Amino acid sequence: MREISPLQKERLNYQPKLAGALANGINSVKLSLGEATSAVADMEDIKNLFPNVFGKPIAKFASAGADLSTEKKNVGVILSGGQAPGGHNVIAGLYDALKTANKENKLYGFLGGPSGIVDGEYMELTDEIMNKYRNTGGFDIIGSGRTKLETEDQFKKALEVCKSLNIGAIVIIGGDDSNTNACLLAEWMAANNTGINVIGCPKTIDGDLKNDQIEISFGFDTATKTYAELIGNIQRDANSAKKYWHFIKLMGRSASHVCLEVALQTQPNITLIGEEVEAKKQSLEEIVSYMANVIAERGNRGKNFGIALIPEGLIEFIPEMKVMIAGLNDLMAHLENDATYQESDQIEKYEIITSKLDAASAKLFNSLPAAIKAQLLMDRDPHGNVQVSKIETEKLLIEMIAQRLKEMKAQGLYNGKFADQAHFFGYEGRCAMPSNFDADYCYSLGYNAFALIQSGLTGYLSSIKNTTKPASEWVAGGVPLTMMMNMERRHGAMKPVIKKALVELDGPVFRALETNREKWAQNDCYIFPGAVQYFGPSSVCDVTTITLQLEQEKSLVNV
Ligand code: FBP
Repeated sequence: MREISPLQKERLNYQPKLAGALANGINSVKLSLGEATSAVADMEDIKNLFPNVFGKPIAKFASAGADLSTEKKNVGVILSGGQAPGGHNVIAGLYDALKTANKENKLYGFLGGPSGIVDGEYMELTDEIMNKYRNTGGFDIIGSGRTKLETEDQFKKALEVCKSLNIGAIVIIGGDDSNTNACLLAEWMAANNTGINVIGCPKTIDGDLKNDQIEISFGFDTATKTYAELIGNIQRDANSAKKYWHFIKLMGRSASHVCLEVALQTQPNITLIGEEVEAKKQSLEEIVSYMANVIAERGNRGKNFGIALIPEGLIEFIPEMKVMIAGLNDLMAHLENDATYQESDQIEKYEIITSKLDAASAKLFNSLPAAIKAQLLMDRDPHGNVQVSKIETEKLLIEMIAQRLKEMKAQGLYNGKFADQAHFFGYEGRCAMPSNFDADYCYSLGYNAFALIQSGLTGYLSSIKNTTKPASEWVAGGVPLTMMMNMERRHGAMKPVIKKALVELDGPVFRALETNREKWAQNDCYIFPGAVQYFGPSSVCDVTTITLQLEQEKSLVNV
């Protein structure tokens, strides 16, 4: 039996491209600092909470000098939150930069996510280990986790572990919540004069950790291409058999970027966008009507098949659901330690919940199918969020649409047949082998993180810009984490958090969907993107997402 696939073998030898300023190596990098920065909102609160790391300038690197410290430095790295393609390459970039700077430097990987640094679970990364993971998907080199780092006790334990390994800097690879943790840790380390710097790297397939300084979070490129391949295949199946409506829920806990990007890549009949639902204040009933009407119109023309894309976070954007879920989140935070609630059976739990919710939310909660009620009451994630990946919105919609179509049939408005298939795509894409874009981008992010460390910076997010251009033109630098922060309600209290980027309804990406939506609903304009390609023409292998191209180039490419 072979140990690895032929493609994996070839990919291990792929040399990722570095951003222009870093391409001559870590020892020929020059730092420049811009103006002082602020926060996206709630500036005074953020400044008070982060007095030591707030307001730092934006950092930018050029390849013209030997500006960085060459002092020996051990670094600890943490993978945090959900997997995203390219995580191993961030670590590879960090490792290569650190070893190029000084062979004596050591890179320690904390195991199982942020809990590794608190519990002292770690491994030293070596050439032998690193070389097995270059350009591979997954986070299995050191594992990941969702432990929230926020207490004094955790920080003290982390400091002890770092001291014992002579670690001078920590790199946290994570999404908005994990980088909020990175900022809390950076502040504590600075406030206590520990000399330990903390740098973040922007990860999440959801694509919602982006702003003027961070063009894209890594993993979004590969994950959306993987889902687009699967959806293209399903579209071809639907178009061949002509007998099923496929309802496909796509990951993206809050924002609908994944759904929108995949829609632009595949051109399905129906695409729901959570942010639009919220802006138009659409109720669940209205969403069901819209979908049932598209299905009925097609069915009346003999087209009893189609594809509907549903963003995972939809449920939290429906105004009445949003109010109910916010109420549930607060209640769950309080009921976590309530013995009566914890010892109650499911029916009693529903009674306790509905007695404490406001009347409208209680009525809505009671109207939902039992499975959805139970899913809504599942444990929150460590950041207090409802776990939307566990809520079967696609099945809820199918049930309600089937009922609506029955009524329409009785009224003589529909004469087709409705047979459904439900899918949920999320885990299928999170550990895919990184595309060339993610392989290069991640390697640069990790390499750049070490340049930030050697510049003596802390509380920064590694940033690589100009990413729609060839890697030689990419711009490397760093953004203060506090610059992206505001105050939001979490676990029943106001907390500093990195602001999530939602789909902009007046932006070019959403407009590309909006202008095509009616045409795609009734005609079959399906695109079949095929699998991610790693070797071959650059126009096939290196091209990034439509979202990034539309946002950066501001032109309607490919659509
Ligand atoms: P991150 O924000 O940590 O990158 O995770 C995103 C995500 O993949 C969401 O799309 C999804 O809702 C969630 O993780 C699922 O979490 P889990 O892996 O804990 O099931």
